[in-house]
Amino acid sequence: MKLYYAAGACSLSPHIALAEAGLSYEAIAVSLADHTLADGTDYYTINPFGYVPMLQLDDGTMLREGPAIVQYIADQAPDKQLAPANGTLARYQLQSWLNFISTEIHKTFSLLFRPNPAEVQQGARDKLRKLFGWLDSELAQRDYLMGGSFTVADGYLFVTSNWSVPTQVDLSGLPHLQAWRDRVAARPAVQQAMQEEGLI
Ligand SMILES: N[C@@H](CCC(=O)N[C@@H](CS)C(=O)NCC(=O)O)C(=O)O
Repeated sequence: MKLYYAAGACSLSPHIALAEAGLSYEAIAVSLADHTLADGTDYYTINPFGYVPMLQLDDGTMLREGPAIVQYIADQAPDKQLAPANGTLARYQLQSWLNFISTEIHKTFSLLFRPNPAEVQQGARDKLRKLFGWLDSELAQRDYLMGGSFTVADGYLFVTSNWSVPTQVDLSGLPHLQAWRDRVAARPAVQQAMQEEGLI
């Protein structure tokens, strides 16, 4: 499989999932500044929307959209239990988390990566602080979002919470969230993916 990624972007979530799954993959860097690959290929010829992540399967099939990609990866390595089995209520709960992270957290951070008016940016920061405050109370009750073990939802939330640093979203005074972040960051697969993206 080939994963098209940009360092530290939401594509780090499927990158972590691939490393956690122990699958073989090639990570291909995309410059989001000009939407090209290192060899000069126009990335729009690979993904017409120009965004990462994009997963190319070994038969050439292209799979787009982070929440779908991470579930596909999890299902290739069921023994790793990165997602509950399809058809179970727990699987819908995982999808609920992935959708929440995508539409409420990821896309609110997106407002802070663009030159939006100050009041829009402040509104985004306030909303994110509130959401992370709620997540802190959720994570007081368990080690990972879905319970006692890591799933692809943790990988995705971890990546988006990393963005609090460059966007100056205040995550101070949220000890359970911080403990969870430390727990996820310490995982060897997370370290591997971050190293491969040159982040550590
Ligand atoms: N709907 C897509 C959105 C992915 C997305 O927002 N990617 C960002 C990086 S986190 C990106 O590539 N932005 C650059 C661009 O759109 O040109 C998904 O969930 O996979």
